[in-house]
Amino acid sequence: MKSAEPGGRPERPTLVILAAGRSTRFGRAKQLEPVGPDGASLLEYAVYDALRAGFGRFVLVVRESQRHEFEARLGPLRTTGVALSFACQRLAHADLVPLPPPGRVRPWGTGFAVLAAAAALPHRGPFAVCNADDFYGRAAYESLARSLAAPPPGVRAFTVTYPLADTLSAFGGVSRGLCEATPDGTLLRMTEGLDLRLEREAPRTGSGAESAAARPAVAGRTPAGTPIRVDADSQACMGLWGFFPEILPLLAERFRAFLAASPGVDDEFYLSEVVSHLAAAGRARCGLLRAGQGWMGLTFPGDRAGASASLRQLTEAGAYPADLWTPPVRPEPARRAPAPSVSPPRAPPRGTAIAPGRINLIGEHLDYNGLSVLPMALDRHVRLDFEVLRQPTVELEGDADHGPFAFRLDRPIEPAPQGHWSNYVRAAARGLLDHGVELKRGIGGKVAGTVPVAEGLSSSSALVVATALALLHANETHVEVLELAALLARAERYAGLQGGGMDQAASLCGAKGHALRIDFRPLRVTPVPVPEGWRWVVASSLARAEKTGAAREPYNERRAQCAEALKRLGRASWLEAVEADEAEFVSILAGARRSLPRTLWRRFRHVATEGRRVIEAEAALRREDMAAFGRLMNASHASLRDDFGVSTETLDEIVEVARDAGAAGARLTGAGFGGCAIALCRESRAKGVMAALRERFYEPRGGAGGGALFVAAASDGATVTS
Ligand code: NG1
Repeated sequence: MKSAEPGGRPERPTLVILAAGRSTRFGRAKQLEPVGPDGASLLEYAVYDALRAGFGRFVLVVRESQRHEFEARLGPLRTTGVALSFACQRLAHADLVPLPPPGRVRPWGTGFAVLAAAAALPHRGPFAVCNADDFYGRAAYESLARSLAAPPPGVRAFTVTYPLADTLSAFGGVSRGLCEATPDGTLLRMTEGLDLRLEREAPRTGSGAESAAARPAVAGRTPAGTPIRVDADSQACMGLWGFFPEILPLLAERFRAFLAASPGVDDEFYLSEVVSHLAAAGRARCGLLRAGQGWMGLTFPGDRAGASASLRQLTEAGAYPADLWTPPVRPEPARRAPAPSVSPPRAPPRGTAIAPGRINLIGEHLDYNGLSVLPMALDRHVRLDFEVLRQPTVELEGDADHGPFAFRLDRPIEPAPQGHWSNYVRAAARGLLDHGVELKRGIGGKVAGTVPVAEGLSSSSALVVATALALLHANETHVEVLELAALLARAERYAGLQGGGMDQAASLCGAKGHALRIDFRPLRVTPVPVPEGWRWVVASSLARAEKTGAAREPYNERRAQCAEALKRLGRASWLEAVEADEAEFVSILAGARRSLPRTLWRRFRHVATEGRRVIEAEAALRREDMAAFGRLMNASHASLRDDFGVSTETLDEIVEVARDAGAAGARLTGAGFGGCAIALCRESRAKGVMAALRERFYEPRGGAGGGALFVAAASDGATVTS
């Protein structure tokens, strides 16, 4: 049974947006929370994306008391051509609940909310249901629209799923519908998981032996309170559904059965339970549509900053206009599946991509070991002024030391000789192409910048990031920010260093006034506020640490040694050591010391202790205990010098001078082998520390010169503008 408009045109689906929830954990009405760069709420992004994916109408389910506020905020969308109507979710319902039971205040749940929207739905034609406080990404709506236009035989419902790990919150446990699939990709069963968190963040329950998996598992409990532990890659249903109208009588039937069972005043009638039940009873098969990545939500107030940063990145990468509704967005014409991709408007002819370098506050040589790090993006940038070329070529020039080069995007991209700066540009292009991004247009322009080169401040990753943003912008396409960070980390290895991914993520996700805790496997960025009144002084050792030159071999060697140490100890990940309690950690270290040869033992001790220092340092930062943070920096430097063997005499000297002059802590930053050190100082001490460095370190060496000594400010991440 295909739905069709007169004349055989496929019916455009309707999107039902559930906005009647009570935001208990968020603390305020989150459905209208401004999250986008121009203050748009996530539900406006849902409307925007769904319109572009071919949806034709929108029904917003709200509580009676919110109706006025929603009308005032969203009613104006109608003037831009959006067919929007409201449905009120009440506790009573003419056919189903003549009188709400005494004591009931909680809404009846998502299944009932859809029934409340039924009267506003067109009689024919498919519809989708989403939550107002979730961002699902345009691809999810496109996939749903395509599937609703051409459902496989017998499939009468769909839900879009996301890898569980990508849907967790750094701010607390969340509830998710965990989907298991039949071999043909339809829903076998859905289990409700409560209080789900990445296991490393959850309270420890056993010896930790099980946390040895490379990707941490997710722990939580069932509604009955039984602890559960599931794979981080499990598919989670996030409340984005597709249906045909015949679901409505089935829903009503199930709701009557729910009422007949005398539910408690807090029991809810969940859409997910109905679909699971119908699937299990063989009454409606539900197709699982894997969305890959891109979900964001607002469960806790702390989730907002991350969602905002991602939307800003998406906007800057051209996925959304800065002001969502100007000019008006018209619905895409209804199309038959498979939907052709949205034809891009004319490319803007010029643009500027700006990507910051970074300092790493603590957590060195951890990223490639899968452990968290704590860098911050700098107020020093690589800047790429480009013009969009019609032909697929990249033609760039830099300063006197960085001469012009060109290469084609429609031929295999060959590396330039080792150490040539174009390799970072080539790496970015190759990374995007390998990821399946179509680059039909090229860029021509000039690269300049204020990030000192080969100083351990990530000028290379800043160039990779700026290039990628420019190419995406030129081709009017985008890649979700963490996906982009991950693909660029892989791509940069093409230039020679087997790096870990900290730098690209820091450059893309920087947040003014914040350090960034970056977790890997899966990649996540959590901004951590930097307290007022403290400064990070950056001091160059005046020795370049060329990552495509002398530093390359020793860096890659250390990476290999870390892997070897872990392997010889029969461990699959570092987490067990990093998260062990003190007594357990002592015994892990003793075991490693006994069984590893001297060099590997030292590498092991650095990584394991540095991993623990990052956890302590983040906690110190959050409680504004900068004296403790400084001590951890000092310990980090000693470990990098003595155990990891990546410091130099000049770096050690800077660190000593800075501490003598009153810094709370100092350490080398980045890979080492030269490059820079950083010193943490009270604002009032920063001048004194810099003066001491000038006098005791730089003057005997002929002076600091431009850019060798400066105070770093935590800055926003990379941008691209027309
Ligand atoms: P720098 O110092 O910017 O080259 C390198 C790696 C990081 C990380 C650090 C050490 C790249 C691009 N950068 O940074 O991933 O491993 O060393 O913590 O590979």
